[in-house]
Amino acid sequence: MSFTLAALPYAYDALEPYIDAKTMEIHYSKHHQAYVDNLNKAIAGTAHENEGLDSLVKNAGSISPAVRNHGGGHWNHTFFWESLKPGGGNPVEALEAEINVSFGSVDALKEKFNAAAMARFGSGWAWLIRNEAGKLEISSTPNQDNPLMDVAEVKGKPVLGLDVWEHAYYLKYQNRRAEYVAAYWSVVNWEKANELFIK
Ligand code: MN3
Repeated sequence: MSFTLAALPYAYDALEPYIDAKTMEIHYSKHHQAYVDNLNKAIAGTAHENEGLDSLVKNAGSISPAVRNHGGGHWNHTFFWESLKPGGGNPVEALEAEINVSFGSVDALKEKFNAAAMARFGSGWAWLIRNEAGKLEISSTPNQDNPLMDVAEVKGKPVLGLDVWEHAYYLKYQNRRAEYVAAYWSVVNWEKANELFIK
Protein backbone atom coordinates (compact mmCIF):
# COMPACT_ATOMS: atom_id res chain seq x y z
CA MET A 1 0.00 0.00 0.00
CA SER A 2 1.21 3.47 -0.86
CA PHE A 3 0.10 6.62 0.90
CA THR A 4 -1.09 9.60 -1.13
CA LEU A 5 -1.62 13.26 -0.40
CA ALA A 6 -5.34 14.02 0.00
CA ALA A 7 -6.73 17.20 -1.54
CA LEU A 8 -6.66 20.26 0.69
CA PRO A 9 -10.22 20.93 1.92
CA TYR A 10 -9.97 24.60 0.78
CA ALA A 11 -7.97 26.84 -1.57
CA TYR A 12 -4.43 27.96 -0.73
CA ASP A 13 -5.64 31.51 -0.09
CA ALA A 14 -8.71 30.50 1.96
CA LEU A 15 -7.07 31.22 5.34
CA GLU A 16 -5.75 34.67 4.39
CA PRO A 17 -4.71 36.91 6.03
CA TYR A 18 -3.97 34.63 9.01
CA ILE A 19 -2.12 31.99 7.01
CA ASP A 20 -0.93 33.27 3.64
CA ALA A 21 -1.44 31.49 0.31
CA LYS A 22 2.25 31.06 -0.48
CA THR A 23 2.93 29.38 2.86
CA MET A 24 -0.07 27.09 2.39
CA GLU A 25 1.04 26.16 -1.12
CA ILE A 26 4.61 25.28 -0.11
CA HIS A 27 3.59 23.69 3.18
CA TYR A 28 1.04 21.40 1.53
CA SER A 29 2.52 20.70 -1.91
CA LYS A 30 6.19 20.48 -0.89
CA HIS A 31 6.54 19.72 2.83
CA HIS A 32 3.52 17.47 3.27
CA GLN A 33 4.17 15.75 -0.08
CA ALA A 34 7.74 15.02 1.04
CA TYR A 35 6.50 13.35 4.25
CA VAL A 36 4.18 11.16 2.16
CA ASP A 37 6.94 10.25 -0.31
CA ASN A 38 9.49 9.53 2.41
CA LEU A 39 7.00 7.47 4.42
CA ASN A 40 6.32 5.35 1.33
CA LYS A 41 10.06 4.83 0.86
CA ALA A 42 10.50 3.98 4.54
CA ILE A 43 7.94 1.16 4.51
CA ALA A 44 8.49 -0.21 0.98
CA GLY A 45 9.62 -3.81 1.14
CA THR A 46 9.27 -4.00 4.94
CA ALA A 47 6.84 -5.88 7.18
CA HIS A 48 4.97 -2.58 7.62
CA GLU A 49 4.26 -2.05 3.92
CA ASN A 50 0.53 -2.76 4.24
CA GLU A 51 -0.06 -1.20 7.64
CA GLY A 52 -2.48 1.70 8.09
CA LEU A 53 -1.25 5.16 9.07
CA ASP A 54 -2.80 5.12 12.57
CA SER A 55 -1.08 1.86 13.41
CA LEU A 56 2.27 3.05 12.02
CA VAL A 57 2.03 6.22 14.08
CA LYS A 58 0.95 4.43 17.26
CA ASN A 59 3.97 2.10 17.07
CA ALA A 60 6.36 4.58 15.47
CA GLY A 61 8.95 4.44 18.25
CA SER A 62 9.44 0.72 17.82
CA ILE A 63 9.33 0.69 14.00
CA SER A 64 11.98 3.15 12.81
CA PRO A 65 13.08 6.78 13.03
CA ALA A 66 11.95 7.25 9.40
CA VAL A 67 8.42 6.06 10.16
CA ARG A 68 8.37 8.21 13.29
CA ASN A 69 9.43 11.32 11.34
CA HIS A 70 7.59 10.86 8.05
CA GLY A 71 4.60 8.86 9.30
CA GLY A 72 4.20 11.48 12.00
CA GLY A 73 4.62 14.21 9.40
CA HIS A 74 1.92 12.72 7.19
CA TRP A 75 -0.51 12.14 10.06
CA ASN A 76 0.07 15.55 11.66
CA HIS A 77 -0.35 17.55 8.45
CA THR A 78 -3.46 15.66 7.38
CA PHE A 79 -4.88 16.44 10.82
CA PHE A 80 -3.76 20.07 10.67
CA TRP A 81 -5.45 20.86 7.33
CA GLU A 82 -8.71 19.41 8.61
CA SER A 83 -8.51 21.32 11.87
CA LEU A 84 -8.48 24.67 10.06
CA LYS A 85 -11.24 26.47 8.20
CA PRO A 86 -11.85 29.89 6.74
CA GLY A 87 -13.74 32.11 9.16
CA GLY A 88 -12.95 30.17 12.32
CA GLY A 89 -15.47 30.81 15.09
CA ASN A 90 -15.84 29.66 18.67
CA PRO A 91 -15.89 26.31 20.49
CA VAL A 92 -19.20 24.48 20.13
CA GLU A 93 -21.38 22.01 22.01
CA ALA A 94 -19.77 19.34 24.21
CA LEU A 95 -16.27 20.64 23.59
CA GLU A 96 -17.19 24.16 24.63
CA ALA A 97 -18.71 22.84 27.86
CA GLU A 98 -15.66 20.69 28.63
CA ILE A 99 -13.26 23.57 27.92
CA ASN A 100 -15.08 25.63 30.53
CA VAL A 101 -14.89 22.76 33.03
CA SER A 102 -11.21 21.95 32.35
CA PHE A 103 -9.76 25.43 31.86
CA GLY A 104 -12.34 27.83 33.26
CA SER A 105 -12.81 29.70 30.00
CA VAL A 106 -11.93 29.61 26.31
CA ASP A 107 -9.45 32.43 26.88
CA ALA A 108 -7.71 30.42 29.58
CA LEU A 109 -7.45 27.45 27.20
CA LYS A 110 -5.94 29.69 24.52
CA GLU A 111 -3.44 31.15 26.97
CA LYS A 112 -2.25 27.70 28.03
CA PHE A 113 -2.13 26.37 24.45
CA ASN A 114 -0.23 29.46 23.26
CA ALA A 115 2.28 29.03 26.07
CA ALA A 116 2.88 25.41 24.99
CA ALA A 117 3.32 26.55 21.37
CA MET A 118 5.80 29.24 22.41
CA ALA A 119 7.74 26.99 24.78
CA ARG A 120 8.38 24.31 22.14
CA PHE A 121 12.06 24.91 21.37
CA GLY A 122 12.87 24.41 17.70
CA SER A 123 10.36 22.44 15.65
CA GLY A 124 7.25 20.68 16.85
CA TRP A 125 3.57 20.90 17.63
CA ALA A 126 1.21 22.17 20.31
CA TRP A 127 -1.83 20.01 21.04
CA LEU A 128 -5.18 20.01 22.77
CA ILE A 129 -5.84 16.36 23.50
CA ARG A 130 -8.38 14.17 25.18
CA ASN A 131 -6.13 12.21 27.50
CA GLU A 132 -6.44 8.60 28.60
CA ALA A 133 -8.66 9.68 31.52
CA GLY A 134 -11.04 11.34 29.03
CA LYS A 135 -10.09 14.86 30.11
CA LEU A 136 -8.83 17.76 28.02
CA GLU A 137 -5.14 18.49 28.33
CA ILE A 138 -2.57 20.71 26.60
CA SER A 139 0.71 19.20 25.47
CA SER A 140 3.45 19.68 22.94
CA THR A 141 5.69 17.33 20.99
CA PRO A 142 9.06 17.75 19.25
CA ASN A 143 9.63 17.31 15.51
CA GLN A 144 6.79 15.26 13.96
CA ASP A 145 5.90 13.29 17.07
CA ASN A 146 2.28 13.36 18.19
CA PRO A 147 0.26 12.31 21.27
CA LEU A 148 -0.83 9.03 19.65
CA MET A 149 2.73 7.73 19.52
CA ASP A 150 4.20 5.17 21.86
CA VAL A 151 7.06 7.62 22.42
CA ALA A 152 4.84 10.56 23.45
CA GLU A 153 5.42 11.89 26.97
CA VAL A 154 1.76 12.91 27.20
CA LYS A 155 -0.59 10.53 25.41
CA GLY A 156 -4.09 11.11 24.14
CA LYS A 157 -6.29 11.76 21.12
CA PRO A 158 -5.65 15.07 19.38
CA VAL A 159 -8.56 17.52 19.33
CA LEU A 160 -6.51 20.49 18.03
CA GLY A 161 -2.93 20.65 16.82
CA LEU A 162 -0.77 23.55 15.73
CA ASP A 163 2.35 23.19 13.60
CA VAL A 164 5.06 25.46 15.04
CA TRP A 165 7.82 24.48 12.62
CA GLU A 166 9.26 27.64 11.04
CA HIS A 167 8.11 26.35 7.63
CA ALA A 168 4.54 26.87 8.86
CA TYR A 169 4.89 30.62 9.39
CA TYR A 170 8.27 32.04 8.39
CA LEU A 171 7.31 33.59 5.03
CA LYS A 172 4.67 35.80 6.63
CA TYR A 173 5.70 36.09 10.28
CA GLN A 174 9.50 35.51 10.15
CA ASN A 175 10.66 35.17 13.78
CA ARG A 176 7.31 36.33 15.22
CA ARG A 177 5.93 32.95 16.25
CA ALA A 178 3.64 34.59 18.82
CA GLU A 179 1.77 36.47 16.06
CA TYR A 180 1.29 33.27 14.08
CA VAL A 181 0.06 31.42 17.16
CA ALA A 182 -2.40 34.24 17.92
CA ALA A 183 -3.63 34.27 14.29
CA TYR A 184 -4.29 30.52 14.44
CA TRP A 185 -7.39 31.07 16.60
CA SER A 186 -9.04 32.96 13.74
CA VAL A 187 -9.02 29.87 11.51
CA VAL A 188 -9.76 26.99 13.91
CA ASN A 189 -12.39 24.50 12.76
CA TRP A 190 -14.23 24.07 16.07
CA GLU A 191 -16.92 21.82 14.57
CA LYS A 192 -14.19 19.35 13.58
CA ALA A 193 -12.58 19.66 17.02
CA ASN A 194 -15.92 18.89 18.68
CA GLU A 195 -16.38 15.83 16.44
CA LEU A 196 -12.96 14.55 17.50
CA PHE A 197 -13.67 15.29 21.15
CA ILE A 198 -16.96 13.35 21.28
CA LYS A 199 -15.74 10.42 19.16
MN1 MN3 B 1 4.52 21.52 8.78
